This record gives sequence, structure tokens and C-alpha cells, in this order.
Amino acid sequence: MPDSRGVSRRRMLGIGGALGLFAAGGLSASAALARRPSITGAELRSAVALPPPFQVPLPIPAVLKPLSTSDGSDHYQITQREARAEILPGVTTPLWTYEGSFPGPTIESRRGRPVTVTHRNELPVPTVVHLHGGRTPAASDGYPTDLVLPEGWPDATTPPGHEAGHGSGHGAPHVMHDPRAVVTRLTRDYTFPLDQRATMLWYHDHRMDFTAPALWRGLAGLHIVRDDAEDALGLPAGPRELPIMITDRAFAADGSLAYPSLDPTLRERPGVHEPYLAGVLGDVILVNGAPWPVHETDAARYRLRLLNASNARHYELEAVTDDGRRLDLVQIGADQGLLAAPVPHRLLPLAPAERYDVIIDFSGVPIGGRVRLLNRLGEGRTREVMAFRIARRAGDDSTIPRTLATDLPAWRRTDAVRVRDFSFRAGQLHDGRGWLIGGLPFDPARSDVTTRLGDVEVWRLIADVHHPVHLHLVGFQVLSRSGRPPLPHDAGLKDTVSLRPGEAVEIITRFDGYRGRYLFHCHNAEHEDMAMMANLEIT
Ligand SMILES: [Cu+2]
Repeated sequence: MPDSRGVSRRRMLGIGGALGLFAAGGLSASAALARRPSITGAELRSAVALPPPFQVPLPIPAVLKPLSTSDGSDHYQITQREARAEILPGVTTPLWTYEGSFPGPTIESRRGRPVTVTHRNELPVPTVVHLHGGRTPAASDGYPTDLVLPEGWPDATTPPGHEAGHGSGHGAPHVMHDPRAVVTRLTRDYTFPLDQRATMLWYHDHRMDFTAPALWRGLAGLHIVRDDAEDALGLPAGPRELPIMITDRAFAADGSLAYPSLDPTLRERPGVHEPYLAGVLGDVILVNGAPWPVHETDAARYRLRLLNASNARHYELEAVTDDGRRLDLVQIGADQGLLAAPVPHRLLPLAPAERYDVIIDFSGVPIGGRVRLLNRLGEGRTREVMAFRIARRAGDDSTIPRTLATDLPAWRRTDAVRVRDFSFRAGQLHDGRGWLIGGLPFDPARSDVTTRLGDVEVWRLIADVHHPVHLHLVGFQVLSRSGRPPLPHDAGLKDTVSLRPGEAVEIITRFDGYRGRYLFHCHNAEHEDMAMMANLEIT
């Protein structure tokens, strides 16, 4: 159990204030806006010495080899197992992994070419795999109760008196009652048609009530979908295309990852200790699993495929040279693929689960110079993310075309057959405090949204504190923020939108692809585990 002294007094008050006030329900949106907590969550402090920044090389996750590529589809196998890694130099850290590494191996796919991944669960608890951003049939979408049980785990029967709910523990392993759950033992085949725009997806654990600690222990990996149209653009490629998965973690004295679970075995009782209800933040920034790494580059353009895979930490990234110059981060893609045209940013906000595809040009940086990627929302060590050391001159025939894509949907408000409102707020669960959508905690047995395949809808999402809201299956466009036009980084097709404190965000989408039971939820992983999810049924 972490030491609560690791939480600064200012942040403790911030969270207590947010939860207390909003749970009471008496605060207006404008009052919430005036408070504007800059951080939603509480930071754990590591109990081991932390390395200096920009010493460890940036790891690039290995690309997974398929078992077979016959019958027009690619078949992969991933074993989920415990492993140990040297994340901090000289410190051994036990992890939960896909294939023994954190991040897990990257899967590279072509648009429209189906992929089957056989996941084998050799971890001590049930797991669920969700391909975030995937246009996936419901049976393979990783609904949180579609568990893959490990060997020796009791059958998923519901003990008497154990109704749907959070935090109830009867000595038996925790299972939320869901008559529609499809539970398997040891293995499960997930099938992804990948009939969708080229983009960077990520796969991660989505187990009911225990997603946050499983992610924290290492269950996350990348899945990149490519297509011919994107290949033809002439964007930086090969070694000049870098996946950048950013996470924050904290380390206990024994080298393990610190996390404030109520039940550290993650078997029975979900949830975290009180100071961390708003989200768990770490004091070490990892990129592709390495602390504050450095990457040697050519003096040329690079394509950075950014993912914030942190549980609760937000970033506001800037790229700064040694002489204090800020380089443009030219955004070419969002969560769901290429933008219509590039959008330059000096500061790029990145909420949990969001992806940004950006080009950065190192050609004007002196050889031997450095460009640091910094987080304006961080303090002390968490202000630093990683660095690039410009090692050599080199030719560069890459381009950033003025037109990147012409296939973006053109949904208009008048296309919408209905408008729905959802509040994302702290509130009371039957056995404690948690996070609610529309005033209700998640219940797999309740239908929250039923819509017809092909319908266009506008959703208005209203927040108390920060909530990155994610819809499964579909991409959407941001229509407005608190009555104003979307922000520059809202461009393109997204699957996660960052609601800021007190904000009302309108999105528009078409429920397209497959019928079945899906989800929408907050992607602050602690909020998600504490009931901030809802059902989305497409009929
Ligand atoms: Cu949230």
C-alpha cells in the first residue's frame, strides 16, 4: 500500500474538493469552470532513486510475426504472462505483459485484411482484450465481462446475494453478474476485420472493475493499420516513423510498480484507496516503457505516432531546442486516421487514450543539438518526457502534402436523428463514491443507449473534472466546446474526446459497422473501474 504522504497537500485538496463538491451535486457548471482543477488525480511518489533524464535509449516495440498468413487473413498468438524487466537502470520490476514485454509487441496490419489474435491467459486473474479504436464485431470487442479465465479460476457463476454492483466482496473472486457474458477458459480468438481508416490503434486489458491496475502493470500494446493511400503520401517512414507510447508509473522500494489497489491480488475487491479516486498518477514518465529516454535522429523530418497510454495523466506537449526555440508539431492524423489537411501546433494536449500523428522537422537543429519533448502540465521531473539528439546530416525526400485525405465524413447537425445528453460526474455508488454517467453507475444488464445501425446522432457530454470520453466501434467529430468552435487539436475523426473541467462538448457520429452490444466510457482508467461506463446497443 502506498504512503499517502506521497500525495502533495495541494493535490489532495484538489481531489477531495472535486469529489466532495460534485458528489453533493450542488455545484453549477459555471462554478466548476471557475475552479478548473488543473489535474484530475493524485500522484504516487517512487521509493527508489530515479535516473537522470535522456540517458536510456528509446525502445521501439518489436513487430509481432504472424503464425500464418494463409486464407487472406493474418493469425497471431499472444501469451499474457508475468515477466520481469529492467525499466529503471539496476532495478528489476515484475510486470504483467503481452508476450513478455511492456509495451507488448506491435501488430502491423493492412486495411481490410482480417486479423485473428489468439490470446492465451497465463496471468493469475481473468483478462479481456479490447482493441482501442478498432471497428470490431461485438463478439471480439472485449466487453468487460467477456472474460478469459486463467487455469484454476472458479467458474463464473454468481454467488447468492451477489448482485451487479461495485466493490462487493464475499470471499469468492469478484465477478459482476452479466447473463450475456461470453466467458472462455485459458484462450480466446479475437477477430478484427480492420475494415477501417489507416491509423494507430492500441490493445489493452478491459476487465470489469480491474482495467486500471492491469494497464498499470503493463497490459498495453500498439496495432498499426496501414493502407495504400497513406503509403503514397510520401510521409517520413521506416526509421523516421516512431511510435511514442507515453505512460506514467511509480516504483515501490522493492522495484515493483506502486499502485494503491484495495486488493493488490486484483482478485476480489476492485478500486483504489481514497486519495486516488480521481485517478492514479506516477512520478516517472516512460516512453515505450523506458524512463525519460533519448533517441538519436537524423537532421530530417520524423513522424511521431503519439499515444497517451497513462491511466489518468494529461500532457500538453511542446518540442523545445537547447536554445529555447519551440518546434512545430504538425498534426497529420487523429485517433481515427489522417486529417483532411495538416494542422501545426506549438502545444499539443494529449488526454488518456488519445493518439496524435505529428511530423516534427529536425533539419534546422544544429548537429549534436537536442530537442526535448516537454509536458507543460507536469511539475519537476514530470515536466520532462523524452529527448531527441540530432546526430547527423542526412537527405530527406519526405513531404507533408497539403491534402492528406479526402474520405472524411461530412456529417451535419441536420443529419442527426436524435440528440442525447450525458453528464460525466462524481457521485455516490451504493457502497462508496465513484463516477457516474447520466447519474448512473455502470450496469451490464441495463441498456443506456439503443440506436439503429446507420443512424447519425449528436451527443452533448458535460463534465465536472477532466474526463476523456471514449466510444467503442465508431469514430466521431467534435462539433463544439461549451458553445464555441472546436479547438485546433479536435480536428479529424476521433474516438476519444477530452472533456475539461466544467466543459460541455458536442460530438457527432454515425453508428456504423456492426450490430451488437458496445460501450462508451471515461478513459481515465480509475474512473472507468469505478463505474464510469455505459452500454451502447446498436440494433
Ligand atoms: Cu472520467
